[in-house]
Amino acid sequence: MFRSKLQWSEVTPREVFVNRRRLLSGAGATFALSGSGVALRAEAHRSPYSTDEPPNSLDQITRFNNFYEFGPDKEDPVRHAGALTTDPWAVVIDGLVERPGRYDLADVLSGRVLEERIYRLRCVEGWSMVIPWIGFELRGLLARVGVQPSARYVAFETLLRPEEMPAQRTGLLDWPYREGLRLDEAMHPLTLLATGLYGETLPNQNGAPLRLVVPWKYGFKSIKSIVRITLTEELPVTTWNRMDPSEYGFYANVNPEVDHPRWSQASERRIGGGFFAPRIPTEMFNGYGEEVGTLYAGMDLRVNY
Ligand SMILES: Nc1nc2c(c(=O)[nH]1)N[C@H]1C(S)=C(S)[C@@H](COP(=O)(O)O)O[C@H]1N2
Ligand SMILES: [Mo]
Repeated sequence: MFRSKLQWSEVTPREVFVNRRRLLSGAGATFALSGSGVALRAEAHRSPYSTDEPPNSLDQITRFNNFYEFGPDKEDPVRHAGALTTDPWAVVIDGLVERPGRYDLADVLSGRVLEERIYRLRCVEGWSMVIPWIGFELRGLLARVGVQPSARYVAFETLLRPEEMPAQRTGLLDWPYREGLRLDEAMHPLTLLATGLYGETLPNQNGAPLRLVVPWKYGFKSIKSIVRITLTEELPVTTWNRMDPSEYGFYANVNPEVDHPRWSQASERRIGGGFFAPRIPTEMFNGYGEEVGTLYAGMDLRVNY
């Protein structure tokens, strides 16, 4: 097994280069920002994958969360996630890879290009936000560890640490939280591993220090606080699908035409719009159909929901 020489705790704060759009700074072509962990030097440059929609405020993004390890309510994560230790942090990358190992987060990040991606996030519950993530493409990391030809899926696991994650001391979910993607979904350039948002280190309630972001799928696929990434031949077991397969499919692509058994998915409430703001229509693949539609060519999305 590969063993890390770099330690996350020794390299923070570190400086990385980030593409970031100009409107957040309003001035200068280049500027530096310092977070508690990862310091960022940002360049005024916008990713073609970023939406032009106005991002939600930092307050909205960090005070209205789903992170069941800290409790089922939207304010539970902001209340309890501060106690989570995110340094030191390591990620086991194993299964059908050429270079399996327990990689310190510093190793996971080394050589990765961090950039800003402003994505829509659509929760299966019917609300949405626009979030300016900082992260890197998962495919770059997978290429570096070497995917074996027999691999077909990627499985992810969240930290299991009931001492710091109070709801893990209950049976609220089947812990640890698990998610998975088909390999081609994992290799898609839209699929990110996020380490920050709004130009700063990722807040704990948003899945520090490393979380998945898959913007064309319902939010529950975007698993937080990842400690394990496993390449497999078989379809991974995933938390919500296992909890209720009739309500939560493995694919979980945002689809306004396939309703949740208990509510419509045709529209959504954009957080921050105010109580009287009209719901907005939900878009197929959350508006990323041009990028990802071909991944599902020939598939019946009513069956593979
Ligand atoms: N480990 C873990 N990851 C998780 C969740 C969770 O409860 N536990 N909730 C998911 C759901 S339902 C959503 S909508 C998003 C919310 O991400 P955010 O709080 O950063 O907006 O995280 C997803 N990732
Ligand atoms: Mo969600």
